[in-house]
Amino acid sequence: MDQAHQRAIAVIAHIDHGKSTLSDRLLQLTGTVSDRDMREQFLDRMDLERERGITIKAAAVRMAYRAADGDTYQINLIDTPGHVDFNYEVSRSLAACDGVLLLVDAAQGIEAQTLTNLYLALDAGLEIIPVLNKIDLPAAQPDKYADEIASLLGCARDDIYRISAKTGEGVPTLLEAIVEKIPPPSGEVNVPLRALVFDSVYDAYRGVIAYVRVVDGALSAREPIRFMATGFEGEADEIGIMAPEARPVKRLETGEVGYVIAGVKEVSLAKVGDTVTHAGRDGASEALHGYREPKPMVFAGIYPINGDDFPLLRDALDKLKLNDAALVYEPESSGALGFGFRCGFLGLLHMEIVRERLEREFDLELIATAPSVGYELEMTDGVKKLIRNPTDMPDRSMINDISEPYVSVMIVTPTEYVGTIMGLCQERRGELKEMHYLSPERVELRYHVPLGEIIFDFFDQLKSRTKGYASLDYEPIGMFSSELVRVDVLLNGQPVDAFSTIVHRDKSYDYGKKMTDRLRKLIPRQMFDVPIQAAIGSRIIARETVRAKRKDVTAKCYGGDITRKRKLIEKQKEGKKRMKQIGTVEVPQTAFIEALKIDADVKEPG
Ligand SMILES: Nc1nc2c(ncn2[C@@H]2O[C@H](COP(=O)(O)OP(=O)(O)OP(=O)(O)O)[C@@H](O)[C@H]2O)c(=O)[nH]1
Ligand SMILES: [Mg+2]
Repeated sequence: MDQAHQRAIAVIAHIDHGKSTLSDRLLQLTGTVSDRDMREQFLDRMDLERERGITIKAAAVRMAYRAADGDTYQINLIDTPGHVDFNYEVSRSLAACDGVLLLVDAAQGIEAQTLTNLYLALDAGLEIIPVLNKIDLPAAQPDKYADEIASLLGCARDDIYRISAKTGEGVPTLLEAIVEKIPPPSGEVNVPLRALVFDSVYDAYRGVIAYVRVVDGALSAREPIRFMATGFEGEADEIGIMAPEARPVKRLETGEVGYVIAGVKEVSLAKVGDTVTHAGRDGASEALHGYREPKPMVFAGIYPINGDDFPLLRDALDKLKLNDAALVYEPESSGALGFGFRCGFLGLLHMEIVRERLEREFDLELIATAPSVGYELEMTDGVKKLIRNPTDMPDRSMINDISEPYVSVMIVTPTEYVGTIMGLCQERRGELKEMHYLSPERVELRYHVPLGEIIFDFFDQLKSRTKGYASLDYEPIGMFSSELVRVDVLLNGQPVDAFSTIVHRDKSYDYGKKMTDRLRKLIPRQMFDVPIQAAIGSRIIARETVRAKRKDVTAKCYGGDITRKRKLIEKQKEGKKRMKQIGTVEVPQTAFIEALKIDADVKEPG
């Protein structure tokens, strides 16, 4: 279709402000999905997305819309996730658009991700259509929040659209506004092909499906193509559009959004951010600007509870990785947990989702160590080292300096909680950078905080101390030096690797006390006293003791029935298989699992 009749937009908002629901209404109004086939959050296709009611992956779809001027327009829409872990999905979606719908919940107003996403869109130079959603809610305060948005964007109160994505009220007007306000694509038609890969997905039958926006030139089916960054060459076996299911087309014109299947066997050969051009002399010489690749920020060891499942876990991770460029992993072993993998994630929700997918889609039972961040060490001999597992940290005497990742945290909160939040940030070694009133009742706070402090129940604390009213977003700003130490937990003098952690010196004592106390309650009594200690190097900072007790499971069988006795002994043997030997102490694996569960209660920021 000619460029003047094309529009490409993304829907961006804070988590749960209604992006996917608005996409539903647009799909229906344009007849892309019939009323009969419609289901809530149509574009959330993954089981996990549907169950949790959140979007994890951005989804693109093409619609045809007959506007008031009588012309038919092609609208390419991308529904994005709102959760902070998946922010990179938003940034890459924006690279495939000419404008955005910025959605704000009319009962909640501007939240942290509203601002983050707005700044991303402004940076990308996109046209922004501000929209207040959920005006049907009794608690909606559209006038109040319209003023907030207007002062933020520097527009008039009346420039803000008011809709209910649920009832559909105001959505037809908004659709008209998309055609009127969003500029058509501005690429050049008669130049070599340049298409930006904004998503790539592995399909077991078809290989890699690369989702592209044709920026310049055009692409026809069966043409030879080249991925400029990786140099991979192949034939465009199939090109097509999502409408909303995959539908092959003969040609993708300048400005259009669609997919390409070109016999690529690995996602790493058709990377997100790469440029597709024609192979050979017709190809473009300069690639498009890519964008930042997702970088894992949070690390944890993942182990199969049944040691025999290790090969299965490896296969499962290999398969997940095909579709999740952000996931990284390498094998590791632990005295307490056996063989497993150290995995890197975008954040806690990403970690939770990967784990859940592994357990569910691959039928594995898993245990994860407490999440930690990556550290950069400068050794006394000047060599730099990156570590992702606390047990890899060498003796402090060999280290000059330790750096940890810091993030710039944005918190949006009603003014009455500012004091509480400042207290929390201070406890977490935060440094106030900026404070900015969005309106008389709402403040935006900016802090620099170590990421290690954020992944440790910061979000839960923030929510509980502000009755759920504050919202949080953060982005990495680099590595900075800190007074960090490694705390080990010793059982009868032997370190248990799964519990080693790196913390700030001021917090080492608390961690030591907490872990020794927890383990004392979980470790069954042995034939002898078992000391549980926490130590920094050779210095003991906390100690508990599990008192000795003799345990004899056959004692209660009064000597009588021998078969019963034998059964019990067999049973005990069975249980022993699940025991881990730490020095001379036998610990049931369940004790480790319980002890590691402390921080398992991960909730989503939003
Ligand atoms: N009352 C009312 N509820 C709405 C409206 N729009 C969305 N909702 C509800 O708000 C919740 C979140 O909607 P979603 O469309 O999943 O929100 P989202 O922005 O896509 O969420 P993420 O993708 O997870 O960031 C759902 O329970 C919707 O039914 C609306 O206009 N009115
Ligand atoms: Mg959604």
